Amino acid sequence: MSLIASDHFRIVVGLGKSGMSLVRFLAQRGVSFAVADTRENPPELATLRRDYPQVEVRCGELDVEFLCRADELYVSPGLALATPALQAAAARGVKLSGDIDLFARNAKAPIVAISGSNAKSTVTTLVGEMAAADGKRVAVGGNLGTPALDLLSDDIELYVMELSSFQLETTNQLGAEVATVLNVSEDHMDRYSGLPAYHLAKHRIFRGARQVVVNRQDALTRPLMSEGQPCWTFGLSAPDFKAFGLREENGEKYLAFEFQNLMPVRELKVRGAHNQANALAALALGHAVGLPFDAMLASLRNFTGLEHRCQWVRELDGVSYYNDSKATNVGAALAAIEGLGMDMDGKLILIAGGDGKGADFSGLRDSVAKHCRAAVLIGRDAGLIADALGDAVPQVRAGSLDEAIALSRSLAQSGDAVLLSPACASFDMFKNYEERGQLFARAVEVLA
Ligand code: UMA
Ligand code: ADP
Repeated sequence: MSLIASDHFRIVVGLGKSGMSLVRFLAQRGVSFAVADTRENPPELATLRRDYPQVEVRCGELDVEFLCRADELYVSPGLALATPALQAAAARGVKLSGDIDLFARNAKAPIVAISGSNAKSTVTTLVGEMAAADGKRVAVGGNLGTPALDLLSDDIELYVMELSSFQLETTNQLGAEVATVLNVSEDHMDRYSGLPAYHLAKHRIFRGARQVVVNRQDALTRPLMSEGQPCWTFGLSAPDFKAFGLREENGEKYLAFEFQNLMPVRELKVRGAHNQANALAALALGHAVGLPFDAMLASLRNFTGLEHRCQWVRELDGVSYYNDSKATNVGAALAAIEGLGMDMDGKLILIAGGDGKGADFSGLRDSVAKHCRAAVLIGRDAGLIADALGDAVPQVRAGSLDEAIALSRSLAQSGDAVLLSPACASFDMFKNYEERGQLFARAVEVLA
C-alpha cells in the first residue's frame, strides 16, 4: 500500500474503535492512508501494528503539516472538530468527515437513523428486534456496539443505526430512509458551546432523509428545515393521522396508531412513561420502513429492557433497588425519577453524582422534591448537585458507591426504592457506566 501524499491520500484521526474500523475499510479497498491520534498510546495501536505494519502512525500532539498531506481527514467521534489542529487543516482546504459519511455512501440497504439525548440505545435495539422478528437480515450498531463500517455487508436488508451528536458532527449527507431525534436535553456541555450547537449537530441526521419521525412533546426534535418528507409522530397524547400515541378506553391504556388500538400498555415488561414513549418511537420507525404490526408488537411484549437502564436488581426489606447507571445526563435521570416515582406508592432514595460534563443540575430539583425521600451524592460534582437541589430533600455525601448503598439502605423505608441514576458520567470514579452499574448491582445482590 502506498503512503505517498497524493490527491487521494486520507488520514484516519483517532485510533479507537471507529478509527480501527476505518483502517480495515480503507485497507480492504486499497486506499492510501495514514493514522494519527493525540494519545501516546491509543487503544488499537498494537492491533494496527500487528495487522497493518506498513501503515504510518503518528501519536501525540497533532501535527498540522502532517494532516495537510491528506485531502480528507476521517475524524473519530471522540475528537471535537473544534480541535485547533483540525481547524487549521480545514482552513488549508483539507476536507473533514467521518465514518458515518463513508458508511452511508457504501450501504446498499435502507438506513433507520436514531439520535437523541436519551433512549437511543433502547429504541435502536427495539427496532432491530422488530426487524429480526419480521425475518429481516438486519444490522444494528453505530454508537451502540459495532462501529458502522464493520456492519457493511451485501446481505443486509436493513441497517438500524444509533448515531451520537459526535458522529453526526462529521456526517455531511446520511440519506436515511427514516431519521429521528428522539428528544433533546442538555448533554456533553463540556464539548459544545451550548444547547443550540448540540441541537444543530443532532439535526444533521435529517440530511437527505426520505421520512422523519418527530416527538410531539419535544419541539426541538422537529427538523429545522422540512424538505416536505412524510412525517410520523409519537408522543404520550392520543394520536391522530400519521401519529403513534396512548389512548385510554374503558379504563385500559393502549399503545395506538391513528384511530386503532394496538396493544394494552400493561403488556409491556419495561416500566415508566419514558419507556412507553420509547415503544411508540420504535413503532413509528418500524412502520416507516414497512415492518408489520404483528412482528413489532411481539417484540415489544418480549422486551425486558437493556442492562443499566432503570434495571430492577432486587428487593430487600420491602425496598427495590434499580440500576440506572446509563443515566449520564440530567434528562435521563429525570425520566427515571419521574417514570419510577409516578409508578410507586413509596419514595425514592436517589444516588447521583460523578462527572457532570458542565451540566446545569437545577432541572432535577422539582422532580427530586416530589418523588425522593433523600439524595445520596457521590463523585466529583456532588457539590454542584447539592447546591442545585438546595433544601428540596435531605442530602448526604458518600465517599464510595458501597457507602452510598449502605446509606441509602438506612434511609429507605418499606415500599421505597433505591435508584442509582447519577445524572453524570462515571469517569471520575469508574472505568465507564457499565462498571459503575455492575459494581452497584453486585454490591446490592450481596446485601445481607
Ligand atoms: N481521543 C483522544 N485522541 C484522539 C482520539 C480520541 O484523546 O486522537 C479520546 C476521545 O476524547 C475519547 C476517547 O479517546 O475520550 C475515545 O474516542 P474515540 O473517538 O477513539 O472513540 P471510539 O473508540 O472510536 O468509540 C466511538 C464512540 N465513542 C465516543 O464517541 C467517545 C463509541 O460510543 C462508539 O460505540 C464507537 O465509536 C463505535 O461507533 C461510546 C460513547 O461513549 C459508547 N459515546 C458517547 C455517548 O454515548 O454519550 C457519544
Ligand atoms: P442513550 O443510548 O441515548 O444513552 P439509553 O437507551 O441507553 O439511551 O438510555 C439512557 C438513559 O436514558 C437511561 O438512564 C434511561 O433510563 C433513560 N431514558 C430511557 N428512555 C428515555 C426517554 N424517553 N427520555 C429520557 N430518558 C430516557
